[in-house]
Parts: sequence; structure tokens; C-alpha cells
Amino acid sequence: MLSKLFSMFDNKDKRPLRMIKDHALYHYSSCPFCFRVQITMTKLGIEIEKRNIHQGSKYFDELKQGGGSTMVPCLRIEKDGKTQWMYESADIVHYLEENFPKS
Ligand SMILES: N[C@@H](CCC(=O)N[C@@H](CS)C(=O)NCC(=O)O)C(=O)O
Repeated sequence: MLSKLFSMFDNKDKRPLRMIKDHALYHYSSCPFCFRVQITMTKLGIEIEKRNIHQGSKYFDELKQGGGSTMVPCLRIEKDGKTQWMYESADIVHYLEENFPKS
């Protein structure tokens, strides 16, 4: 049942995903807001390094110290030598759609 649901969001376009550099998505797998971001990434055909905050404490601490909150999803953006921590799935979805439209 769940696998059928997930298959609806598979990358049906068989072109390789575009790897987006200088970005990292802090997440954990059972988070519905993270899933929403993942659906957008699949739709756009992009991949971003994912950092699961439940897999050991490294990314949890990194997120807490860098972003100031352990809420996920959080998109870390490295640009012009600065680091931006973007929270809120709606903002992340909007940012990805604006900056990495489907090619
Ligand atoms: N409004 C936020 C909600 C995100 C949210 O509630 N995330 C949960 C996981 S599903 C969370 O990280 N809770 C723990 C916390 O806030 O520290 C969004 O749309 O991204």
C-alpha cells in the first residue's frame, strides 16, 4: 500500500537527476513536510545531498547550531561564502521551483 503511494512519486522521467551543489537538505524519513520537499525535487528532476538528523547526532547538532532549530525540513544554502538556513517546506518548495525549474 505504502510502496504504491511512493511509486506515484517515482522519477518517471528516466533522465539522470541534476545534482544541485552547495545545498543540503536536513530531514528525517518519517517527516511529511520533508516528503513534500522530496516530491518537489523529484518533479523538478533534481537531487540534493540529504542529511538525516536521526542517523547519529552529527547532523542533528550541525542543524541546531547552524540554523538555530532542529525543525526539519531545512535547506542549507551556501552562496557567496555565506550560509543560509531555510526552514518551512513551503518556502523551500518555492525556492527550488524558482531556482531550478524543470529543464
Ligand atoms: N511548518 C513546518 C513544519 C515542520 C515540522 O513540523 N517538522 C517536524 C517534523 S515532521 C519537526 O521537525 N518537529 C520537531 C521540531 O520542531 O523541532 C514546515 O512546513 O516545514
